[in-house]
Amino acid sequence: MLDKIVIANRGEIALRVQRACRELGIKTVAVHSTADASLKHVLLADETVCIGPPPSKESYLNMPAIISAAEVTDAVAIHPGYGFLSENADFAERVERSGFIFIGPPPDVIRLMGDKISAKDAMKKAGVPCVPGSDGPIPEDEDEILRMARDIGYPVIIKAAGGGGGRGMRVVHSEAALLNAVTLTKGEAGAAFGNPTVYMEKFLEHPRHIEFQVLADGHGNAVHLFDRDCSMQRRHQKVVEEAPAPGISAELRAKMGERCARACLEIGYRSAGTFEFLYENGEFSFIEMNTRVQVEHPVTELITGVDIVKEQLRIAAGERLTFRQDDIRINGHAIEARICAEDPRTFTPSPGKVDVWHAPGGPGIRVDSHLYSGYTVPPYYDSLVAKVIAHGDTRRSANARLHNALTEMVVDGIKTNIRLHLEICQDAAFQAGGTDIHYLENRLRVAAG
Ligand code: MV4
Repeated sequence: MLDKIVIANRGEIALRVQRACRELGIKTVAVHSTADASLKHVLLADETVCIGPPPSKESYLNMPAIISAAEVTDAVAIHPGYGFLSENADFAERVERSGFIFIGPPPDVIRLMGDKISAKDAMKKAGVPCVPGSDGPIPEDEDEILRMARDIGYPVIIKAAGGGGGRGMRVVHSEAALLNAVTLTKGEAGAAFGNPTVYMEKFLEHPRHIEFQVLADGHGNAVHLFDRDCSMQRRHQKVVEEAPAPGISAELRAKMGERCARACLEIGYRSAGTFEFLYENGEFSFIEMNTRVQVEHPVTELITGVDIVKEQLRIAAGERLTFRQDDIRINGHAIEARICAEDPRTFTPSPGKVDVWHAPGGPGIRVDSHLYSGYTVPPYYDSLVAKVIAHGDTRRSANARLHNALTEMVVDGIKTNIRLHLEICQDAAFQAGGTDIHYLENRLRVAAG
C-alpha cells in the first residue's frame, strides 16, 4: 500500500480522503493556504505544509508548490480531490514526471475527456449513446453550419470543446440567431479556455441529469456502481443528489452501466470516474465524462457498500479490484443534501464563524463535513460546508430520514441553505421523483414571486 500521500485539496473532501487513508494505514500530508491552517484535516494530518496565500491560484492551483510539498515530505502520491487541479492533465503529467503517483486516471485519458469533442468521439466509438450533433468541431463554412443545424433540428446548443460543467454554451432557437451565436461562443471559448473550438448538439429541453459511477483498475477490470440522479440543481450547482435514479428499469440501468464499464476498458481508464448523461423520453445521451471523485460519491457508497476513495487509493497502489460486477448490488436508496454557507434569499456566500455545530445522526445518516464549533468559514473558496446523506430501504424512508436529520442539525453563526433542503424534502414533485434539470430554478422563481 502507499506509505504517505499529499492531499491537494481542502474542506470536506480533504477530510474524506484523509479518513480513507487512515483506514488503509497511509500517512497524510495536508497542504493548505494561509487561510486554512485551522481546517479539521490539517489539524489531524501527520504533516502539514503551507503552500501559499489564500487565493486558489497561489495555493491550491500552485502546481510547483504542491509537488515541492510531496518532495520535502517524502510522499509517494498526490490525491487531487475534486475541483482545483483534479482534472488538469498537465498537473497529472507533472506529478508523474516528478516521480509521484497521481491518484486518478492517466494524464492522456484526462486530456482525452477534457476535450468534450474527443470525449464524445471516443464514447460513440465505444458504443455509448451520445446526443446527436456535429460529431466534431463546427465547420468554417456558413452554409455548412446552417445545413448542419437544419439536419439536427432546432433548438440546437453550441458548446465549447474546452468547456464543461455548464461553462461556454449557448442555446439557439432559430436559424436567424445561429451564425452570430457560433461566433460569440467561439470568442468566449477562446478567451475562457484558450481553445475557440465549438461543437453543436440537439438541445434537449426537459432532460434529467443522470450519471454512472465507474471504477477501473488498470489491469483490465472495470465495473460500474450504478447511477445517480443530479437533476436538482441551480445555475449548474447541484443541490440534491440521489442513487439510484428514480424510475429507471433494472434492464436499462444494467445495459447503460455495462456500456460505461466497457468504455472504460476501451479508453484505458483507471481510477474512479463518472459518465454524465442527459435522460429524456426514456433515452440516455452521453454529454461528458468526469475524471475525478465527485462531491456526490457518498450516495453511491451507501447503496453499494463500496468505499470509492479507498478503491482509488488501492488502484493507485497498483492493486486489482477485489470484486466483480456480479458482486455489486443496489441496497435501498440514498439522498444527499449539499449544505452551503450562503444567504438563503440571494444565494451569495455567507462565510464567518460557526458558533455552534451540531451534526445530525440516527439510523441511515452520514455526515461528511469539516465543520466544528468555533471554526471560521473563509471567504475565498467554495461555500459547501457539509453533506448530509440519508440511506433507507426505500426512497421514501431515505427522504424521511434526511428531513429528520436536517431538523436536528445546528449551524449557528453563518447563514445556510438548510431551510431550502427542508422544503425540497417536503416538495410533492420531489417526493414523486424524476423532476428535470429546470425544476428547482422554476420553483424558486415561483416562490420569489
Ligand atoms: C445540454 C443540455 C441540453 N441539451 N446539452 C449543462 C452542463 C453541461 N454538463 C451540459 N449542460 C447541458 N447540456 C444538450 N444537448 C442541457 C444542459 C444543462 C444542464 C445539464 C445538466 C445539469 C444541469 C443543466 C442545467 C442547464 C443546462
